[in-house]
Amino acid sequence: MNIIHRRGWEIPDRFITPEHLAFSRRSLLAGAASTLALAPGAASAQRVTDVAKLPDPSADLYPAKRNEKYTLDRPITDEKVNGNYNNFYEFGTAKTIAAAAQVLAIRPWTLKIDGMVEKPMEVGIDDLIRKLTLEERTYRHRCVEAWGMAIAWTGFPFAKLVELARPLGSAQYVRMETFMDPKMAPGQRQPWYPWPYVEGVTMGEATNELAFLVTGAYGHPLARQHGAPLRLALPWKYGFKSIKSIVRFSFTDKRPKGMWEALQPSEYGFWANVNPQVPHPRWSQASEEIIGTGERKPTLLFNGYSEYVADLYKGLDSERLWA
Ligand SMILES: Nc1nc2c(c(=O)[nH]1)N[C@H]1C(S)=C(S)[C@@H](COP(=O)(O)O)O[C@H]1N2
Ligand SMILES: [Mo]
Repeated sequence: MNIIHRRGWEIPDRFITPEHLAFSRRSLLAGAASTLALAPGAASAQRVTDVAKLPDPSADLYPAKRNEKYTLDRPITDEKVNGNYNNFYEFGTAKTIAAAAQVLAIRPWTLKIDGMVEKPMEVGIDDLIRKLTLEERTYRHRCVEAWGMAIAWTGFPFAKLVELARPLGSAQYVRMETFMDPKMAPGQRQPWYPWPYVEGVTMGEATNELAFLVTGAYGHPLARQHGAPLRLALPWKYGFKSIKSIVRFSFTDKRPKGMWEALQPSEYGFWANVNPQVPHPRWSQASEEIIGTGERKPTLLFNGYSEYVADLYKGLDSERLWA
């Protein structure tokens, strides 16, 4: 079984890594191989030094100009704190995966854009980044596990990628996929997760001005543990929607099923909008722990972004919008 790290706040110990614990039974059935698979060996340590010392070819684009429109009601989380408290199951189920994630090979990195588009294409991450103008935005981030942070992301609007992709009128959703490389990512050797990590949004959500494709944070290229070289930030939704290390965008008329939804649909759904009044089946969402300060703050509807996104959900009352 995986080790549960104690956190000093009010969620009982047994709920500390709830996204994981939803499947503890499955993991138990699969046996003790899980812990062994995650132990870093000498070979992987060698790869860490090889991969992590390569210069980032996009480094000259940072820091990007801050877009002052998106303001925060709290200080930006310290970079060291943020960079050492991550959720990236490809590299382990604990929050301390930063060291393990340094084996992630972020170049070359090719994005596939396919499905209901005028012409499917493949584009290298550096070609893409240099076609667009990067900007910095400060956003709140709220995990479904009832904790929050604030981050200075660098990236570009998702709408710009949609424009480039030229979707057909029939496209209703964008399905996104994370890399698949079990040799590199020990978590992907745990067969009870339906890898690769998948997430999806509606076209309306993808083109909402808040939907942000992230290439950097804290004024430099994105650290591997945050999902380099390209991840999503959807600040009004629970964090599991913000898929990391994306390799594929597929335009489709079928609602995509995310990895968490595939595993536990009663707890993790398609919409996953933040709402203090709708508890997770196993804990309250009324307040959140601010990572780094230990403070507790009341959860905000849509994580405080109602003015930007509430209209997206008008007339969808029959949908399970909040989980
Ligand atoms: N590919 C992938 N993307 C992912 C995850 C993951 O395990 N794998 N975890 C999600 C969850 S639950 C959260 S809270 C955020 C965490 O992002 P951070 O570590 O940069 O704070 O990433 C999301 N994206
Ligand atoms: Mo999360």
